[in-house]
Amino acid sequence: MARPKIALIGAGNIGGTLAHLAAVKELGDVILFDIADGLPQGKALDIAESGPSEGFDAKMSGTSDYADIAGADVCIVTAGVARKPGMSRDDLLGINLKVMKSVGAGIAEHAPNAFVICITNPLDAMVWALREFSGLPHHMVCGMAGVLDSARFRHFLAEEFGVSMRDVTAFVLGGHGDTMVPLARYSTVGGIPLPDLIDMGWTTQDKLDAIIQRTRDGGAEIVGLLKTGSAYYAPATSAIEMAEAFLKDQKRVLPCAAYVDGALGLNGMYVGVPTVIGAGGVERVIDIKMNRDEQAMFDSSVGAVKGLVDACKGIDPSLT
Ligand code: A3D
Repeated sequence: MARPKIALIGAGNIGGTLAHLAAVKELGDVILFDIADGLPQGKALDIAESGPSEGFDAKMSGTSDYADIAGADVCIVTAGVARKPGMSRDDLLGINLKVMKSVGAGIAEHAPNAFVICITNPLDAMVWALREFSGLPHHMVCGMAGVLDSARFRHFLAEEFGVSMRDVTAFVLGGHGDTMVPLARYSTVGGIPLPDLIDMGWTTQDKLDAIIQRTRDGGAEIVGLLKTGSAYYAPATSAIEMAEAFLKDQKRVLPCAAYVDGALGLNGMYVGVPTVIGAGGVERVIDIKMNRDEQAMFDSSVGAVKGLVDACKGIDPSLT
């Protein structure tokens, strides 16, 4: 059986890390695509030359021609611009919308059967636009944000409790921005929900509130430290987790920016929700029940995403 083909659209910081991870995990052959002359070819060759030491069998190549992504099983999109200190994700909207238009056309023409994972920011609006431009089925196009935001939350919680992060589960829902919704009630340590851990004296509400805020600011914290760009190791790892769930039909329960039509009171929009990812793409959106406070936070996040989608429609009249 031929190896799966993984196309990485954008060969910058996240794209290169994705390629390295996909190779080391032997998920399939990798094609890196970028408009920057030599960048995808250079990174592909560099990673291929790590193969003999690491011991992976995967073909690595780079290109600036969409024809080379033909037949890709998975496309992970990071093409565009990342933020610098002082910028919000929303500041990237105009420029990255144009990028989504060309990427959407390239995928539609050459890899229409792929499972597409968008990472480009502002995430929820860009995944919506990419789906519109590509015309692929909604369940085959999704965005990576919830896995990363939840991983950040899990990391901070594991540090706070002094336990393995493997035993910490967490859900962060809503749009990938300042309004994201870390759900304490659905986050657990060894199955014990966070509110119970407060009652048990493991932590305090104040400390938990501070961790939730740090999770919301997680991307900005790294932008502030790096100064030249945004996070890329954890974002790439998160998207690889989603790609692996699809390629190996793992039926993983992962939060991602999925098309929601009917669940959670939403009608036809992309936003961060719990999903099941398997060989069918986003196979299910999990219709969780929220309490009044959680619903209010989620509604405000949904409102922020709708505002960005409207802004896209204002910029590009073909998006109606
Ligand atoms: P960066 O290292 O700048 O890489 C972006 C690459 O895209 C560059 O190599 C560009 O040459 C390339 N590019 C630009 N325009 C095109 C085009 N039209 N076609 C193909 N390639 C193009 O950025 P990065 O890898 O650090 O980040 C990529 C994106 O991910 C940015 O928009 C970030 O804001 C976003 N991001 C999202 C998250 C989420 O959790 C959703 C996290 C971190 C970064």
